[in-house]
Amino acid sequence: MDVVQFSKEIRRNTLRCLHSQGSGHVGGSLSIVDVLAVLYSKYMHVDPHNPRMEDRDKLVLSKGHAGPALYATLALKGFFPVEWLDTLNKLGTRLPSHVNINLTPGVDMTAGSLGQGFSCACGLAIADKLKGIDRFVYVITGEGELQEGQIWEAAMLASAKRLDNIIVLVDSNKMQIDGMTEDVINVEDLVAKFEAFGFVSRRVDGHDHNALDKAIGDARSDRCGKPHCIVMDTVKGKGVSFYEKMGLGVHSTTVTDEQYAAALEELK
Ligand SMILES: Cc1ncc(C[n+]2csc(CCOP(=O)(O)OP(=O)(O)O)c2C)c(N)n1
Repeated sequence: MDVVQFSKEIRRNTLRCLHSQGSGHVGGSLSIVDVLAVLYSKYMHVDPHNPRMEDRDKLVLSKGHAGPALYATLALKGFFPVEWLDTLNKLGTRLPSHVNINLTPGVDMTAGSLGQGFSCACGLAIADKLKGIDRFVYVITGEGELQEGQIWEAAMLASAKRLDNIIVLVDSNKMQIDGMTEDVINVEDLVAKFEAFGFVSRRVDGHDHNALDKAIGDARSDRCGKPHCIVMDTVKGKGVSFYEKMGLGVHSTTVTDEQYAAALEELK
């Protein structure tokens, strides 16, 4: 399956997962689909039949509320049956709305309390350096999440420890839970901020597979002793017209039978 088709399938299955609950974090799940598609079609060294493989690449979904997009990706890769997608947050489920390393094959870190995942990723990356394991730890954060002070402690640590095995991907969809990020606390200029914290940093269109592919490939091959940051310009609800146009309400919204059917029609 090529990456365009894969991203469509991830979107369809993300909505399948959210539809099983009737609502959830639609906007910020759909905005990270394209980077997940590129990572899992080309870069993640993982084995669905051995999710805890010792030298696998790791992904920390620091914006852990976007679990449904990761679950759709992992299900399509064969980590678990796609039928699990119909159990989001249900009693006894293996798929809680916020990611949990102990419940879901292929999930490498528990997250949901914003700001913490990036710190955990630093710990993983430091451990790899100490053990001599050569792999990458990818971190996906929201740009609203970057208002957490802990993020910048982690950023300092990553550059002080020369963690060139860590790649931070910022999902800059410009909205957070209760407003436009620039109105709540403006976080820009993110490229300059991460550079100032000792990262190699660049900005790309987070829905352009080629641009994402190049940025991730460049970051992987540049083992310069500095961590990497890729700020991705994205759109909340990307891929489904009525979710893209919904505004701030798309952060957490419904996926009714009608909305699900209309979305699948658009994602053919
Ligand atoms: C520490 C913490 N505070 C508050 C929340 C509630 N919360 C969940 S998502 C969210 C908005 C996050 O915005 P952003 O990082 O931009 O994510 P996105 O818009 O991409 O979903 C908030 C405040 C949380 N999960 N953790």
